[in-house]
This record gives sequence, structure tokens and C-alpha cells, in this order.
Amino acid sequence: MKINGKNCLKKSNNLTAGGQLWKEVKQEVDYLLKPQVLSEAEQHVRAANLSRIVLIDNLQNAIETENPSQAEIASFQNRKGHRLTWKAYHRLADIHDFFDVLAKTYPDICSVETIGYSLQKRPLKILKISNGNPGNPGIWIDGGMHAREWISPATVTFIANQLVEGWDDMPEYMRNVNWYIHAVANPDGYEYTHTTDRLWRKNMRSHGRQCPGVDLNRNFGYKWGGKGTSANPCSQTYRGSKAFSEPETFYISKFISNYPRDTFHAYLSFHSYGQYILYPWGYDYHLTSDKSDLDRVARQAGTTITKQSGGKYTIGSSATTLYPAAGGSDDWAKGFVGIKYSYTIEMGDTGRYGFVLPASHIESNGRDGYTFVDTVARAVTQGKYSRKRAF
Ligand code: 0X9
Ligand code: ZN
Repeated sequence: MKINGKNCLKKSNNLTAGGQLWKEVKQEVDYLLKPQVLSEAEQHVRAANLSRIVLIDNLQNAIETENPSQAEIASFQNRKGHRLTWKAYHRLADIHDFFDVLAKTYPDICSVETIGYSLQKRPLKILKISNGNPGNPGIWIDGGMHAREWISPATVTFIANQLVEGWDDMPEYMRNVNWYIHAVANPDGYEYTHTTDRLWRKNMRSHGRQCPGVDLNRNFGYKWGGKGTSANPCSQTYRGSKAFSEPETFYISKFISNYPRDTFHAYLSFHSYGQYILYPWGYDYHLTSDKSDLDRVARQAGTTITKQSGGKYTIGSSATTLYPAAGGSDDWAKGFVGIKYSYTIEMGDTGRYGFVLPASHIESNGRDGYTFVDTVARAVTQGKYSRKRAF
């Protein structure tokens, strides 16, 4: 059962052993509880006079109905030469084949690059989309850093598909960007959520007999090891043995750092859930000196999303809006690489289904994600042109 209740549950050791913390923001927590600890949880909630809502009564059932059947998925498929649809969640192979098919079908604008390999030797594959002008501002998009956040790779591939299939009718500010799209930044973890444990978050680093996994979004080399990170391998937020100890984060940093410093103008990392557009800093409550620019663009995106789909996104700095957490990719992109527009967007939903969001929600999330990316691209290219005018 997944319940939404308040913090007191955390203080009971019994409950933490019989549960999994899904989300904790300010005064609200989402907890996944085993049946054995349910009545104890009820007592805690009542004793502390707190409110609780049952969101998912039967998680196994939610997991089983999240994705359509294989037969249904097959019936959704079109004749574009790949198996990807945005009516179902797909395995890694379908996502990677989709990239390859795009590169084959649209060689003038698309290419695929393997930037390295994961711990279990899966390719870290990125799709580049460009009109061929090396001087365009670059925008990096990643998804799937946390394995269980399935809506993230689904949204990122939706965006890639919109960009490529709609390229000829795209506004100039979208075509004058070099796009770098890494849909599944944690491929081993992603596959593990499909085969073994739907709620796995970290990568698949083994630490001998101890609990496996490093939280990739605590492993980047900016303020590594600070607040909101754990030195305990069993923690969901284990930071790893050192900054960039994991190939999945190391190869992202290597790829981006190999380009001249002013190549990337935006770094957009897709996560879930909660519907937030977050900007640095995440490691602590401080704000950046250009915070008003990041806030303005995020608010533009939020307003447009609400107008178009009714979806509401909460906007603010990561630490103040969610919680402080160091070693995130967004902080590294801004603090170390110097990429101005660095955001983490937490896609839907706001908690009804959490990580186990039915596949019927992919398209609406995809459209919201696309609006966000469109708004950032406009800001980036406008910034570029206004700088040009200044000279
Ligand atoms: O905790 C995270 O890594 C992100 N939330 S999630 O629920 N998807 O795990 C938020 C990251 C925000 N950015 C930083 N803290 N740097
Ligand atoms: Zn995440």
C-alpha cells in the first residue's frame, strides 16, 4: 500500500523496515508500506493527529496494470521502422533501436553516439539532432538517471520524436540548436526495474555482500558528499566511493567536458515525480546570482504548460523547494561546467500513482516536457541573439 501521510512514520524503526520512503517534501511524505506494518502505521497517524490518504491500495495490481499487454503494444506500433510507442513503457532495446532508426531515416539531422558503457556494459547512447551548424548553442537532455522513474525516458523519447518528425515545421529557435539526448542514463537500473524490482532507484554497482547500487544523482563532482547524501551503500541516496566513481556519471561528465566551455547553454535532467521545475542550487539553500533568469524561464514554461494542458508545476530552487541534496547533475552542470540554464524537471504525477504511473499518462507528460524544452530553447537562442546585438 502507498500512503500519503506525515513525517512521524519515519521515526518508527519498525515502519522504516516495513516500508519504503517514496517522497518527502516539506510536511508531506509518501510511504510504501508492507501489509504487516499497516495497523501500526494507522496507530501512529492517529496518535499524532495527522492526516493520511491511501493512494495505491494494492501496489502489485498497480504494477501489473501500469503497462498494456504485449499484444496491445504490438497493435499500437506504426510503420516507422521502430517499436517505440508513447502508449506504453518500453525496454532499453526498443529505445536504443529507436535512436538508430532515426539516425538511419534522417541522416541529415540525426546521429547516434555511444559515449561509454555502464557497469554491466550496456551502451550509454545519445541521439544528436542538428541542422549541421557547429556554432549553434547546445542543449543537453537526459532521462532515466533514476531507474524506477519510467515516465522520464518516455518523456525524453517523446521530445526526441517530436523534434525529429516535426523538424521541417519547427521554429528557427528550435532548429538553431544542437540537441544532445541521453534517454536512459542508468540503463542497468532501468532494465532491472523491468525484470526484477520495479522500484529500484540506483545503478547496479555491487559492493561485495553489502547492498548494491549508487544513487547517480548524488555521484556528480560538485559539492560531492554534502547534504542529503549518504555514505551507507544500503541507502537509497548512497553517493558512491568518490565523485564520478560510476561509469554512468563519469561518461556524461567526460562527454560534456570534452566540448569547449560555451558549447552547452542548457542542461535539462528529467526525473519524476511531483511536477516541479527546479534550478540550482540543490546542495544547499543558497541561490545563484542569475537566479531571476532561471526562475523567469521556468515560470514561462510553467504558465504555458498550465495554459496548454492544465498541468501545474511548482517552481523554485531544488534545495528550497524539495530538500538539499548534493552531487546532483544539475548543480555540476551549472557550478562546474558553467551552463546557465540548468534544470531538473520532475514530471508527473503529483502523487496519485507516483512512480507507477499508468502508460496512458505518457503523452500528456510528453507534451508538457516538450513545452518546457521549447521554452528553454527560446530563452537560449534569444539570449544568444541579444548578446550578438550587443557587439
Ligand atoms: O533527489 C533527487 O535526486 C531528485 N528528486 S527524485 O525524486 N527524482 O529523486 C531531485 C534532484 C534535484 N537536484 C539536486 N538536488 N541537485
Ligand atoms: Zn529522480
